[in-house]
Amino acid sequence: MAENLTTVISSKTQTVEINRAKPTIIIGERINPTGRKKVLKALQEGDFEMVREDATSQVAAGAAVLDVNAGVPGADEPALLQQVMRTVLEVTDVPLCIDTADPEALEAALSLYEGKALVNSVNGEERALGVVLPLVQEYGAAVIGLCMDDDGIPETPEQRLAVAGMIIERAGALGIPPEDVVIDPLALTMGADSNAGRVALETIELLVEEFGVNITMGASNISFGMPDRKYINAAFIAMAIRAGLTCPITNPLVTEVITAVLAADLSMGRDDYGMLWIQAYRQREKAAQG
Ligand code: THG
Repeated sequence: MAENLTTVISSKTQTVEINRAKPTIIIGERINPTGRKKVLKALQEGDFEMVREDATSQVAAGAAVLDVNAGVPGADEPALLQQVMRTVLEVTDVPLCIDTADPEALEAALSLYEGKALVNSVNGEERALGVVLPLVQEYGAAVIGLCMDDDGIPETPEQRLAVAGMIIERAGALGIPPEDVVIDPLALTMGADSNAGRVALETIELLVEEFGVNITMGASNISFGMPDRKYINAAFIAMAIRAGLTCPITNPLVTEVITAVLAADLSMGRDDYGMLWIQAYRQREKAAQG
């Protein structure tokens, strides 16, 4: 059994420690025009109010980190991503998870960012490794490694583990330590493949056993196309936390999901005296009373 590693990320004023013995770190998913049509429309219209609101509300609901994505088709992504980041920084100073597939946008974002960012993401493709890892090293960031490579997304947990191992090794060769590599086992859609959940959960277990690395996941992906997604997401995220997930990318505004995360942490002995659970309960009560 590998030792549980600690990933530290930071903003100008805040530090977040990700470790399996500590409460789950929620990375807020909502600032993402690729995953949310409303955000796409707002950004296309040059309206940043929604970004501001999504930043504020997600942090209030328990996000310790915010994912920022500016993938708008046809847009100047380096400039737009910087503008989205500046907007977020107007209202909150939690560390950011920089979500882009465009190396120029990544470099623009890293050069603007003050602190240690989480780069989302690199995968095992030779081209991605060659471009993204040197930037991660240069800017002293941490990075999410996706369990896929030039052959696509492996079907079995063992194959995904092997891709993760390769990414960790390639990062290490550049001086990026394993604690700065957060692995994403890949949550695919259960509606398209009913084994998607099981494969993700088993991959997490292998990653914990073999490497002790921190683990993220686009946890809401799992329920795409299904009705009543929130119940699936809540059950799945609790199971994934038991398996070893430490920093899910998800929507903390969904009560079923945030309560499942808090209940999972409480059940795992990561919430001393249930203080986090009670605090969240009081906050919901207060909000309900208006
Ligand atoms: N791994 C990593 N990063 C990721 C993902 C991943 N980043 C993007 C994505 N996947 C995670 N983010 C989201 C964002 C939104 C939704 C799901 C995953 C989502 N969106 C709408 C909703 O809230 O119902 C869909 C409809 C809409 O508003 O247009 O579910 O896997 N490393």
